[in-house]
Order: sequence, then C-alpha cells, then structure tokens
Amino acid sequence: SIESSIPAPLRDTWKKFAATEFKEKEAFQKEVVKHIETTLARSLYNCDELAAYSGVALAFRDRLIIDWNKTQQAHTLLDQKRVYYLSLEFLMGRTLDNAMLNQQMKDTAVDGISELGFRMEDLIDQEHDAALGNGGLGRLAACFLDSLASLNFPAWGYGLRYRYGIFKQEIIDGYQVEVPDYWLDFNPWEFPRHDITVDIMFYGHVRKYTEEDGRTSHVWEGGEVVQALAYDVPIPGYGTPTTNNLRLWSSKPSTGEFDFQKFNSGDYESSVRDQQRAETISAVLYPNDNIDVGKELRLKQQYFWVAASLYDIVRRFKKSGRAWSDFPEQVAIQLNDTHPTLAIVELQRILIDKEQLDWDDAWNIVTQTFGYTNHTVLPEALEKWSVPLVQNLLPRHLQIIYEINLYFLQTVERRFPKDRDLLRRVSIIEESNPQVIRMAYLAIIGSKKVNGVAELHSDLIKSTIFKDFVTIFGPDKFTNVTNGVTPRRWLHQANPKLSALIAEKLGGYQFLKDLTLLNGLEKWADDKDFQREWMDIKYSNKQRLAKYIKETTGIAVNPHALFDIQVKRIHEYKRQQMNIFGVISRYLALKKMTKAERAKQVQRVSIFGGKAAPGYWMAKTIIRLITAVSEVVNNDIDVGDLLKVVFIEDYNVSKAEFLCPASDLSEHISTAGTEASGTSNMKFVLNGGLIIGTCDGANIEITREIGEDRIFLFGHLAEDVEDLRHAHRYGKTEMDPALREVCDEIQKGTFGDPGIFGGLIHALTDGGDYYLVSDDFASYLATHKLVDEAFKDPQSWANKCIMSVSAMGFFTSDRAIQEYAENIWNLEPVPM
Ligand code: F58
Repeated sequence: SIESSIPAPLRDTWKKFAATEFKEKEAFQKEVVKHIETTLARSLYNCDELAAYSGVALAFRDRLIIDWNKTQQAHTLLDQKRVYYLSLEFLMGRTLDNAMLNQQMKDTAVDGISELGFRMEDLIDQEHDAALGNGGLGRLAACFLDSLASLNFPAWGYGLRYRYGIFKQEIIDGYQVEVPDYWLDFNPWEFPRHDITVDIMFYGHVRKYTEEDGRTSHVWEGGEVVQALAYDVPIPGYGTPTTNNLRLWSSKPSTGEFDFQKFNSGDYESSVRDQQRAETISAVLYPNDNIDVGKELRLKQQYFWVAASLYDIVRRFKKSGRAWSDFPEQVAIQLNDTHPTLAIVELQRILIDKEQLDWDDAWNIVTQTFGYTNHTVLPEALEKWSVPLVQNLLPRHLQIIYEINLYFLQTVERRFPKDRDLLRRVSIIEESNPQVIRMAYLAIIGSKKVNGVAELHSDLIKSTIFKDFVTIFGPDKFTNVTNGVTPRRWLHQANPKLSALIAEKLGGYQFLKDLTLLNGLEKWADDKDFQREWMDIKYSNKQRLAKYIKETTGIAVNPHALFDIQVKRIHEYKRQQMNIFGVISRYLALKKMTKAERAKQVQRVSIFGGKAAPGYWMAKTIIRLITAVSEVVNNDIDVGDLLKVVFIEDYNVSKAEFLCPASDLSEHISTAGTEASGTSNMKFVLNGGLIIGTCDGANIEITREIGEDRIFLFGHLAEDVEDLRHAHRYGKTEMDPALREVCDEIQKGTFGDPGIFGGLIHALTDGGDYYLVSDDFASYLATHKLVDEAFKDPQSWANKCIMSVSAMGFFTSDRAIQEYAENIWNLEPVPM
C-alpha cells in the first residue's frame, strides 16, 4: 500500500475535490484566463504574447501533472522493475507544442486561443529552448524519454538542472561569439521539490575501523557538504496517459542559507563565497562536444548528480521492503556514456559501507544493474580522470576503484596467465604521469551490457578500443542498439503538413506509434497527384526557411533552388571544412563558365549551422571561412541565384525543427569510422529530404533500409582509413587537384586575409590531413554532380523522397527503446 498523509476516512472527501483535466475548448480557455489573471496577475488589458504563452503553458502543465500523479501512483502500486536513465545532458528543446500534441489537444488549444485573440504559432515562439545538452547525445536522451513514456515503460531520467544551458551563438564580424544562456527566467515545466534534498559530500578522508565481528569497515568523513535539491519535469507520452518523470538536481549550500555567523561578524565575502561555491556545481553545462578536458568542477558535477540520483533510487527501493538480492530485478540503470560511471562505484560503496553487504554480494548486484552506452571511438573523447584529483575529491571512491581493479586483474591473470601486457592494457588505471582512471573500462567492468549506437560503431568498438574486453568477457556482453528519433517531435510536430498528408493516405495517425506503417506510402510513390502534394509541402517549408533567412541575415534565397543543409556541431571529423571547400570549388567552376553554360546549372543554397566548442580554435576557423565565403559569393553578380551560402546563427533544437523539413539534400559526411551514429541524418530523411553521406554510422543502415539508389554515398570506407593516414604520414599522397585549386584561391586572399585560414590549410598539408578531406574530395564533388543531375528530374526526385520516407520505420526511437527494454533492461511496459 502507498503511504498516505491523509487518514483513510478522509480520502473520499479528498477525492471528491481532486483536480481534473480540461477536455473541451471552453474548459481550456477558462484555465488559461484563470492562470493569466491569478497565477500571473495580468488581465485582458495587459496580456502580451509572453503572458498568453505562459497562461497556455500553465494550463497544460496542470494537465500533465494530473497524469503524472496518476502514473507515479500506478507505478508505485504495481512495484514493477523501473529503468533509470542517467544522462548529464537532456536536450529537450521547447515543451508546449510537444505537450499539446502528445496529449492530442493541440487543435482544441489552437482554436481556443484564437478566440482569445492570439495565434498559437506566435505563442509557441515565445518559449525558450531547454538546451541542457551539446548535441546528439543529449538529444538522444530527450528522444528516449519521449519513447519510454509513449510505450508506457516505467522510467525516470536523472540529470543536472544547469542554470546556464549550452551558450547562445552570435556571429559578429563573421566570428562566433558565445553569450550565456540563462533560461530559467520563467520555466513553467519544472516543479521544485523542496522536500526532496540530499546532502552530498566531497573531499575529507577515510577512517578505517574494526567491527565487533572483526570485519574492517570504512567511513568517509569530513569535507565539504553540498545539498542537492530535486526539480521534476513531467514527460508525457504520445496518446497515453503515462507521464514519466525527469528529475534534475540543483546544488545549494547544505545549510540552505549562507552562513549568517560569518555574515554578522562582517565576513560578508566569505559567506557569499561559500554559497556561490555550492551553487557553482549545477551552474553551467560544459560546452564541449566529443572532447574530454578533465576539469575538477566537471568531476564534482558528475559525482553530485550520480550520488543524489543513487540515494534517491536506493531510498525508493528500500521502501519496497525487498531483499537486496532483488535489486537488479527491480532496478535497471543505464549510463549515457561514461559521465555517470561513478554510479557504479557509489552503489558499491552504499552496499558495502552503509548496508554492510559483503564485497562479492554487493558487486554481483552492481554488475547486474548497470548498462553502459558508448557514443564515440574518438580517443580524445574518452574520459580519463587523474588519480590525484579523485584521491582529493572522493577518497573512498578511489579505494573502491583500486579494489575493483585488483579483483578484475586477478581474474584476468587467472584466465590469461603470464600475459603482463594484457594486464597493463586492460587495467582501469593507466600508468601515466599522473596516473589516470579510464572511465570506459570501469564502466565495462561494472556493467552487465555494453552497447554502441549503430552497427558499424558497435563492431568498431569491439574490434578496436574494447577488443581486449571482448576476449575477457566474451562477445555477448557487447551489443548494438542503433539510435532512433521520436517521430512525434521530428515529423508530426516539425512538419505538421507532411504528417497530415501521410495520415490522410494511411488512414490516420497510427504511424506515429508504429513507424513501420510508413511503408504503406510505397504505393503512392508514383502517383503524380500525390507527388505534387508532397513537393508542395516541401516547397512551403522551404519558403518558410527562406523567409527566416531573409529576416535574420538579409540574404535573399530562391525557394526553388536546391536547399543543401549541414547543421550539427562544428567538428573537424564531421568535415564542414570539406563542405565549404566544395562550395568554393563550385563557385570557381561557375566563375569560369559562359553565360550559356551557367543557364544550365542547378541553383543551390548551401546552408550551414552549428556551434563550435569555445576553446576549439579549428572549429571556429571553419565558421569564419563559411561566413567569409558567404560574404563573397552572395555579393557576386556573376553568380546570382546559382549559389548562395548561409550560416544560420545559434543552431538549436527549435531551429532544427524548421530546418529538417526544408531540406532537399542534407550532408552527413564524417570521415568513415568517426561518427558513431548520427541522428540528424534520420530526421532529414524522415522529412522527405535526400542525403549525401559517407559510409559511416547510421548512414549505412539508412542505405540498407531505403536502398542504394536513394542516397548519395561517396568516399573511402572505414577499413581504408588507417592505410590512408599512414600514407599521409609518410608524405606519399598528393593533394587532390580540385582541393589544391581551392586552397590556392583561399591563399590568394579571395575570401579575405588568408592568414586567418592558415590553420585549415596546414591541417591538409603538413598536418597530415587526419580527416582525409583530400582523399574523399574528388568523389565528394563527383557525387554532388550526380545530385544536380537527379534534381533536374523532379518526378524521379519526388519518388526517391517518398520511397525513402516509406522505409524509415526502423529509425524511430521507439524501436531503439524496445531493444533496450528486451535485450538490456529486461523491462516490461505497464498496461494503462
Ligand atoms: C554523439 N555524441 C555522437 N557527444 O557523436 C553521434 O554520432 C551519436 O549519434 C550521438 O552521440 C548519439 O548517440 C555526442 O553528442 C557529446 O556531445 C559529448 C558531450 C559531453 C562531453 C563529451 C561529448
């Protein structure tokens, strides 16, 4: 039975007055006006769009919370296994539109709000993105939450409530400038839980003592204490009342207030400093993508979040009164990358130091509970924490890590006697100076299953970075779950017209819950009327983007031109530099043409967007080159509408929502073997765009599903990469002639001071062209020619787009979550 603060005889009275959900337009309008007039203390005389947005958001929030309460009660009563998804990033984007659509109340709300004098699009636009993530990894976590709720899985997300999300990007004089993203001004989607706090300890020392029965025990004492305060965010499923919880922790000084003693005795600064130090932990998201920088504050964030979450999970489990041996049957914990790996150590610590279990019993529980998802093979992105840093911050955890390593190495030694080098290679501790802890190894050793995020990637981790662990644990511990995206946000919400057209042909919106139903579109792929309707929708999405580009950059682009989009974090391995070099090459070719030749060319708009990590100089230089090229090309009257280059400032989730539906072609052109999966490739194809891409990450599986004729693949394969790099290192490669021409043009100063771009050129020459731009350049340009040819035949193009969408069923995050539930978590949905 659920504990209740209301005595049994009074509960009926309570239930009589229980909150109910609005269902009709009038009830919705009444809620909105009530919130505007009371919660917000505004009236019809001073209600602007922000106030109207707030009123609508609060009305929907109430609705979510009613379902949230019911769901949580039902899950507690049923006492089934739950999954906890630990992620340092949840890149949620906006919530209102998604809440309305998932609750299937948008039409009612649009109607209701228009009678109150507002347009829903304008209100939706008032909302600030919740940008608590960098890129793919954080957005994947958000898609997974949507799928978990939509499929009725009992699941909670755990993360950090950053006061500042990923920075906002401004482009000033062609350069990226970072501006802080303070997003909490008005956030109706979260609930502070002032009663749910956990004290988290740092630093101090470990005291060893002997128990009465002779056993040695450890207490970790002294040090700094910081309080974690829970904020809950309801996560509605689509077309189901299931509303799961995302719990984000915020840091505060543990006393709740700053030290008045110090304050009263005049030591103002120090009292404020203590408070600030505590609040700093959850203050800001680290803005790096695919690089590990090893800062102490980052480690503090990780432990703070992991310790608070585990305390919460363990507290919930203990309420059930079950034996500890049941823990893995009740709890699955998924580690989104290595950032939460300390959870493995923390659970072992709780079990042995607090709950007094034997080491082996505890370790059995731990290793049955965790799953670890790897998202990268890039060596610079693999987390390693310096031993002295961990020794100082988490002294007891370091002891436990040493012990885990010791027992692990002993079992390896027994199975592979005399292989000293194997022991050195797989040790959790790397014998560098200083020693470092290899977090991925700790995550593997402490987990039941390890997965990569696309087939190629999962194969690569088994044959490269984790090869020895496959030998030690056997291949079954390693598995693949190819990523997916939620079709609710990435089709229905982002592209309502296309979603409606599909629904019309398929007889309803069931495809949003079973995306394989899209294959019913196949039979319309050759239908001329359907093709026209389909392409009209594409055109109107392009018009909307053209309007946005005009308003924000002043650049006029022709919506009839081929829109070629590359939006994602800027990184050398993703090769935006190759794209802009390709654009320069196209520009040079156009310049050489006669008027008559030009008239035969396909018009192109090359659109870029993405943030560079603030300390990533090369990525910032790539942005600078894109803006420099756009400046020259867009103002060249010889070229006119044949080529336009646009950099979209501050790419984020809500911009992705209008960019994905507006592409004819999108670029996913990472060096083979470097992009673990990619997920925007899926979003673009799902929205009826074609892609140009390398044989990398999920591009390969997209090709398998949609067919080779519907994707523009180019470039070398992952298996060639090592040899090609080797050849570069020994100076055995000539630069591709077209690329040579591009470099010469940059160095001539056509795009401004060539000194600015020296680093980019150097990377291709003396730098050894690590990302193989030169090796892939010829086939990249040739493939773009094929794109142009294909675009000249609108019917065949439309057919390709429709056929591709019809085959995208596999790439829903629902399928991914079902695979996790079956193969990793052993989790059952709760029937609603
Ligand atoms: C991304 N990783 C992969 N990391 O690059 C991408 O291929 C994949 O589709 C996606 O994960 C989802 O699996 C990624 O986004 C980060 O941003 C980390 C943030 C924290 C620091 C290290 C990189």
